[in-house]
Amino acid sequence: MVLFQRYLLRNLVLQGRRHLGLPRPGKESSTPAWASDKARSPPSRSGSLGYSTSSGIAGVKERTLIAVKPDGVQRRLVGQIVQRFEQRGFRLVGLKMLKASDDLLSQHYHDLSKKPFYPNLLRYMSSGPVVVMVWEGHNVVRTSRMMVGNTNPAEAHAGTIRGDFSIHISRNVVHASDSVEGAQREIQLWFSRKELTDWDCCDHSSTYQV
Ligand code: IDP
Ligand code: MG
Repeated sequence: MVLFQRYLLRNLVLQGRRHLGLPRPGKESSTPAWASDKARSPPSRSGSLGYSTSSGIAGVKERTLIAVKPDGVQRRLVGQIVQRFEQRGFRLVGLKMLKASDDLLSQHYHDLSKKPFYPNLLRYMSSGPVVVMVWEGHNVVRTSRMMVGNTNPAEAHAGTIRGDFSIHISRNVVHASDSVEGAQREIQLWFSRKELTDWDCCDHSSTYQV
């Protein structure tokens, strides 16, 4: 009888542990469940940047590089620019402030090196700190280009970042990658893999039909 009671009690305890997601006694791992990537993320295929590209919705894991240029930082526009991407529903996965080296900037703007404004562009971009970010979400490259607006602020619509905050092409406040391939190249240029953080957005199911 006593043995049977012990048996019942042990089963009850095991069921309780299973219900709470705890491992069987003697099988504890050194990583707590809440800190384990496996517990938090679905199984994924890794792309060239090491992030998941598998998803029910095409492009949800698309990423882009956005940078607040030195004039935007000097004018204390960083918060307002970050807010626009947050309120749109994109997910911030990387952010840092730095003074970009000439080497980094020449790689970033390599396709413009023959343009007459190139020397001034590099001088402007290295004149002070920039705030670079990686944003992720459905169609983020195309949508963020629309949010940023025309390269020439005189042509940029009101409501876009450049249309609201700038007046001249030489000081247009913000950078946004112009293609998915360009974004991948720029993200790898500005960020190391460990500087990007994958995390679960609590409102994911309110942003996407999953
Ligand atoms: P984008 O930033 O809209 O992608 P790009 O043609 O890639 O535009 O040019 C990169 C940056 O070079 C612009 O954001 C702007 O800062 C600068 N730029 C482009 N065209 C001119 C120009 O005609 N005069 C001065 N600066 C320019
Ligand atoms: Mg460009």
